[in-house]
Amino acid sequence: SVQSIIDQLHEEAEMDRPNDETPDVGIIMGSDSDLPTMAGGKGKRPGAYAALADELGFEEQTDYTDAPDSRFTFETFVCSAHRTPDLMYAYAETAEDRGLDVIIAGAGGKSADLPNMTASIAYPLPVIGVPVQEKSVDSVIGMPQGAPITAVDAGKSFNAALTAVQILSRQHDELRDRLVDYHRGLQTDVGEVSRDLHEL
Ligand code: RP5
Repeated sequence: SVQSIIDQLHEEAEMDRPNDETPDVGIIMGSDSDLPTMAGGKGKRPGAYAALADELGFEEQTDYTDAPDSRFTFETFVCSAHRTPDLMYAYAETAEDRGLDVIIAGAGGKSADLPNMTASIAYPLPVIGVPVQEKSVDSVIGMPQGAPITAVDAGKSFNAALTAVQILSRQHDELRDRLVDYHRGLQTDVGEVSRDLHEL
């Protein structure tokens, strides 16, 4: 039930686990219909999962009883600002104490409140908002002065994940190196396309 998840979040916040055992990036979204955009797959462009798991060596953490194999991890929750406001509040309120360093929050529709509310409640933890659809862009970026959110364009959860790792990389040289390698790979890919076009 929603209440048991809320209770577990509060329990984890009390645990004081070492930083290398807690999730680093939290991915939340308003509905499971947002999953193809947030995770990618099923005919969609690669999303935040692909950036974290495939490109940057993060592991998805689903079980908090054991220490994860990978040093860098992310977790995923569906929690709606409108259908489960208590869960949204609990997630954002406990995020820092649960060891998260950055949250990626996606929502769609014209009332994409989840990213904004999460940013306010989890402050000063950075929140990167992903408008799931074009019509949610204004809703996500339109935060009042003093209540910041970082936002990407509609559907760009892949870039949201890169931004999250850029934030983490300020504390972890290993992540900085992985980001640099990833970017070098892009340059190689583009270079090869041009070479092929000109048959060089
Ligand atoms: C938003 O409404 C969700 O984030 C989703 O993008 C949209 C539609 O949700 P469903 O009706 O498909 O669950 O809150």
